[in-house]
Amino acid sequence: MAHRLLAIGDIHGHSVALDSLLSAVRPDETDQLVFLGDYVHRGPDSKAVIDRLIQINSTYNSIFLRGNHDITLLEAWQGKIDLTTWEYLADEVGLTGYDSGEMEIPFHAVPEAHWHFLESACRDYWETDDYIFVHGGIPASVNPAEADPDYLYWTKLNSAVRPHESGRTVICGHSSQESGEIADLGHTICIDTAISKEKWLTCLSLDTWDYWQTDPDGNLRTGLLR
Ligand SMILES: [Mn+2]
Repeated sequence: MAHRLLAIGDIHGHSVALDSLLSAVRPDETDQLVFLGDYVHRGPDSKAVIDRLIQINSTYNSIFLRGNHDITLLEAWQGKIDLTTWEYLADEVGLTGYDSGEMEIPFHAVPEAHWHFLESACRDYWETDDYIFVHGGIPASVNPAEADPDYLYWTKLNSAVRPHESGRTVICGHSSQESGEIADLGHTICIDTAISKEKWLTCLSLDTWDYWQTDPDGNLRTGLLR
């Protein structure tokens, strides 16, 4: 199988969907996987998702971005932000999988290896000659290395977003597409297809434009974006 560049959108604790997606995509050692962040929170088992990603990191060529939920959890643990519950995100769900899912963030229940993964294995962005990968968004005139990390994590996709001045295509998550469909603006492609709202988890091949989607129960559908 030829080398594939595979981007995976927001997972949000949906470990069944993640396992089903990987079974369908069947990555091998020649593929490059790029996970766009938001591994934790909202879905049923954030702990199982991080366990799986740590395993993937040791098996495949993998890049992991942090999402806004991931950086929030990490910075709360680091004491960089004063936060003990998820209420600031206006969410009414806790961190299921690490404990019973109360609104209090269960720092004590998160294994050291998971903190290490979020802190050291994950990054703010990734770029290639053709693509810029971010969780949220990037200003059209700013190089990723000079961008405000908060902008990269938190900016929502909207119709006013302009092509990046580098000419590269931006691949992002974060802005959940409640239709369950990938948002393809040509210069920007958002693959958060709203698994956090019981829709789909997406993997998109940037070589063939094949995509795979799984739902919270692990059901699969496939298509061709372009
Ligand atoms: Mn998200």
